[in-house]
Amino acid sequence: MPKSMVIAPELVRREGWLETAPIPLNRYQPDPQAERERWGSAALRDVYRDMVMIRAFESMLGDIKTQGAYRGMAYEHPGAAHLSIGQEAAVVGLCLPLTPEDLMFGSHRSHGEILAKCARAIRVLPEAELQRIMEGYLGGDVLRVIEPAAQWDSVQELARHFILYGVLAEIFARTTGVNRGLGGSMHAFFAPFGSMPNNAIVGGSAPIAAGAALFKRCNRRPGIVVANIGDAAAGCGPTWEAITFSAMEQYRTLWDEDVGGAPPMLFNFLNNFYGMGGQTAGETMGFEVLARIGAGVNADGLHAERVDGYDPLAVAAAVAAKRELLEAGRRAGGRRARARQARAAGGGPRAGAARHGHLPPGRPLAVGRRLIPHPRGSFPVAGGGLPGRVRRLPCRERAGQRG
Ligand SMILES: Cc1ncc(C[n+]2csc(CCOP(=O)(O)OP(=O)(O)O)c2C)c(N)n1
Ligand SMILES: [Mg+2]
Repeated sequence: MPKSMVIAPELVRREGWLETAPIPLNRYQPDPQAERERWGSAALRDVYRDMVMIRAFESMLGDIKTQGAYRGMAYEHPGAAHLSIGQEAAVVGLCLPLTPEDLMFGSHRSHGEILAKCARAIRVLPEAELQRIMEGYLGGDVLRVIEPAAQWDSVQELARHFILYGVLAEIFARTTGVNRGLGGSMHAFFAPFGSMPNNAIVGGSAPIAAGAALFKRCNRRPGIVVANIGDAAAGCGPTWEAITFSAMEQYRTLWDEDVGGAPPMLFNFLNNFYGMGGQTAGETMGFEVLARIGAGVNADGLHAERVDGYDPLAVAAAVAAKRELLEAGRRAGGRRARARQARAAGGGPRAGAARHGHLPPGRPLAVGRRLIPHPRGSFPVAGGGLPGRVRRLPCRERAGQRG
């Protein structure tokens, strides 16, 4: 550590009170006209379409798990399938502001995240790029299965079916799955669209994602990194290590200016209020509001925020603001001002029902503000990340030279 970082006894021994940053709770104000202008009508229709797609996909899996058949077609799937029914709005809203360069890591309950991330990437990538990715992926083995099956209206339509088939085949442990059937339900992913490996270890995606974010920062790569983790993962050591790792002061105080601040890391707690053995709110945790944990990490409260995950546009707005905050760390000038304004955070929930492979009670889809009211009306979510550096200390070493 540089000798210039002084711990001044008169300061650390001074009497006073520690104040923490205020944490916004459900501050999103719906404005349909503004949202239409912001995202465009087509994108808003796609939000609904993607939510329905995920619901249909997982409902099918649910039928297969519980009845051994789907619409009269018998099929036995002895493997895992942790459903996220009721949480579609949270992941589709999350993916709306994300680009294919943004990386997303998830948990044991990530079917919806994979489908939402890939669906969004398919809408923004050029057709030639989509075609190139599909043809090259696993030597074209996934594409070969579906290409002759129908006349596709467009490359996008083909790509959507490519992902739906490839993820389903992966869940069913088929060699034509997106990961050759080796990952299965809990480890499926499709990296070319930014859907990164998901993880059966509760909280496991947090440190992996933080490492990816550090890679992005050190190598000046564009995009942010999202770790989707459950509320019970807030009790796991690796989650905390990842959070504190992402919030280290040295990114701002010691690292070379052009590296550009903290890793662009967003911790997105999909809070369904349950872990496996109990209820986080009121039983197994003391935070009451999950976003409170941000207050313990740094002076910015980690820019944590609670967002209603039944509202895809509330989630999208929060993630977009968080994204701006994280990217602001790369730009010179005005960072602090922007960061304060953008104290909106990212996040989304998981609706309370989908748990551990048991079939959740079917929850209706949530659209806009016409949502099924949750017992508490909202979901806690902690967003991560930091603004750019506060001040420069006289240390010129580059991170990479310090070893
Ligand atoms: C490190 C670890 N401990 C325990 C488990 C067993 N386990 C599987 S899911 C789960 C609860 C996870 O709850 P949460 O993170 O809230 O996600 P949710 O299932 O609610 O989506 C547990 C304890 C595990 N997979 N990994
Ligand atoms: Mg949970």
